[in-house]
Amino acid sequence: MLLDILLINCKELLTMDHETKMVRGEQMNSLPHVKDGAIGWKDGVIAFVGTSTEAKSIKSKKIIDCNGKLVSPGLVDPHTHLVFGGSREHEIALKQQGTPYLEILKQGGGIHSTVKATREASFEQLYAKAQFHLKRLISYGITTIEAKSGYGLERETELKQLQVVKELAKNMDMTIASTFLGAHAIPMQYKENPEVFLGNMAELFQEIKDQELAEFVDIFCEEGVFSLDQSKAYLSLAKEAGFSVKIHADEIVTLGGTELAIQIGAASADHLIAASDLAVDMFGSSNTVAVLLPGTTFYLNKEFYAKARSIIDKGGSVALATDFNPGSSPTENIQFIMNLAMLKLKMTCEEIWNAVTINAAKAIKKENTSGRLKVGRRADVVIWNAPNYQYIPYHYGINHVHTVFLNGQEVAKGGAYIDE
Ligand code: IZC
Ligand code: ZN
Repeated sequence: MLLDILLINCKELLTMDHETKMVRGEQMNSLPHVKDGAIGWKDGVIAFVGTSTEAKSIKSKKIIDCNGKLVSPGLVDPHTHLVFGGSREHEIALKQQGTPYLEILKQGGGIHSTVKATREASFEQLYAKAQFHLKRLISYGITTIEAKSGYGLERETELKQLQVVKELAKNMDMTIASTFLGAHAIPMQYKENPEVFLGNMAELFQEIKDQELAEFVDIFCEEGVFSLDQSKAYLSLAKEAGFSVKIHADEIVTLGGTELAIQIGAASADHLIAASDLAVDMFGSSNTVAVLLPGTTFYLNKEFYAKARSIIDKGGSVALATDFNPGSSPTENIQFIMNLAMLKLKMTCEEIWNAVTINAAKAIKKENTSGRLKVGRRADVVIWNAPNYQYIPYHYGINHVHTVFLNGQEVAKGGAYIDE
């Protein structure tokens, strides 16, 4: 067979091809890889994975000599708020004065400010802006993402956001898990009756399902937003409607959203900075992935980070994400998140790589398409300007991408998306 592209002399080729669909506890320290590896594909499908010596007999239209570089699967970002209008730099002074995130929200800013801008934006404007950010996410080595709605808080705008995600996945030929986050904040006019608002959002489930606009339903379970009981009732309706579920859990105040996520078999529980010790223990015997977002802790200037070490040491499964959003984590740089995971979460480099590939894919139920390099899989591959895998969490703040291949096509080079 004549391949389209063959990469040779990859000093470390991280295949991440574990025997299991995700890794937990001690297993998070193992890193399936090939030394002096080679990988090739045809029509966007991986056709060869082996050593450079074995690759000598393989024929390919194009051979790229990686010259001792690191090569990995495209990274998976399992938590983003990709589609939104406007931005929130006007809140910098408030933030610097120490006004807490939830206080800004209470005063009608924060998420409400983005909701206003998102409602005012046309489909085309939202699409162009989301595509701009998506290209930047790709330029950092990400080839699969999860994207949430949640800046409409009414039917028309929520559906508009989900339609943008659907169009982007199709036009960009990218694996995107779509999440309906209508339960992201309580609109001011529903302050006194959040249950009525949640009922309105739940009424959209069927339509979203019928139009295949989302696979997941998520809720912001937080003090001053949605309570534990409200979250439980809402997500149980979501499950009845056939959705998988996720929770923004214990981000700021310990409410027990993490325990709830595990009890109801959520695909992931996200944030967990304020998760209880009991919740941390529960991950050890649960398939719910702990999605940690250290960029948010950093950007909210918090002292304490999520207890990644305890979750892993208790046998849990951890993934990492950017939480790209205009308020608490305005960055597309997942490599910086990997650095924070090393410095602040005290994760090992092996744990970090598992957390941005196979565990991240499991958190968004894309484990059969994303997060590992294997014959028969999509060729979502990254060549890094790095001699080894430890180098990415180590050398911080810059973009190490040499080349990103999305479905076999070269889409980013030297840390920049290649625009037609
Ligand atoms: O826009 O502030 N935490 N939702 C919950 C967010 C952060 C996004 C935002
Ligand atoms: Zn979020």
